[in-house]
Amino acid sequence: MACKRGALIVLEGVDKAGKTTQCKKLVQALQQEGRAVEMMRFPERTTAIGQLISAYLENKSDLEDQTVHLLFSANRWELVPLMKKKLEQGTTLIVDRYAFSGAAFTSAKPGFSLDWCKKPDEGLPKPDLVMFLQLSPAEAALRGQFGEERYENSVFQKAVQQNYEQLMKDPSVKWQVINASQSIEDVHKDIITHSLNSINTAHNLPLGALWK
Ligand code: ADP
Ligand code: FDM
Repeated sequence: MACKRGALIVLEGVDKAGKTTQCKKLVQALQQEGRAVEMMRFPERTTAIGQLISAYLENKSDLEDQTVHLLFSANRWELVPLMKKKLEQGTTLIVDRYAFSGAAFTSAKPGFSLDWCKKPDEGLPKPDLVMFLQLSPAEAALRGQFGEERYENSVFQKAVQQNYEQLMKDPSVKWQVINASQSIEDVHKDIITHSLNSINTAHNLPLGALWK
C-alpha cells in the first residue's frame, strides 16, 4: 500500500506576526510526536533565483517590480518537484510564507491588480491549510523596529494587510485566522490543533492545484 501523503501547511501574516517563531515550534512539536515533518520558507534565498531576490530585498540591487514578482514565483516553482516528492513520501511541510505573500506584497505596489499578481502562481501545490497570523500594526510595532529590508515600513504593511483580507475571501483556499497577539505558547496551542486536523484530513485527499 502506498504511504499516506504529508500535509502542506502554510503560515502567512504581516511582518513580525510570529510566523518564523511558530513554524519552528510547530516543526519541533510534530517531530517530538515522531511525525515526518520539515520546514520550508519563501523566499528560499539559497538558490540562484533566491540570491537575486535576497539582493533586491537588501537594497543591494534594483529590479523592475514585474521582474521581482516573477522571480518570487519562479523561486516557488523551482522547489515544486522537491515539495511533491516529500509530500508523496509522507513528509508534512510547514512553510513560512507562500504564494499569498507574493500576491499580497506586489499588489500593495501602485498599478498591480491582485488578479495579475496571482497568475504566475496558479497551479502550485495547494496548501491543505493556510494559517493567517492576525496582528494589528500597533501590536506589530511593539515587537521592535523594522529592519533595513525593502517593504519594512508601516504604510506598506497596512496595504499588504488589506490585500491579505481580499485573498482570505477566496473559499477555494482553506484559511484559518489565528489570533497572533496571544502569548507565543497560546498561539502555538491553536496552531498545533489546526495542524493535526489538517494532517489527518490530508492523508486521504489528493494534493490540489492552487487558484485553479
Ligand atoms: P515573522 O516571521 O512573522 O516576521 P517572528 O517570528 O520573526 O515574526 O517574530 C518577530 C518578533 O516578535 C521576534 O522578536 C519574536 O521573538 C517576537 N514574537 C513572536 N511571537 C510573539 C508573541 N506571540 N508575543 C510576543 N512576541 C512575539
Ligand atoms: N515577499 C515574500 C514578497 O514580496 N513576495 C513573495 O512571494 C514572498 C514569498 O519578501 F517582505 C516579501 C515579504 C517580505 C520579504 O522577508 C521576505 P522574510 O523576512 O524573509 O520573510
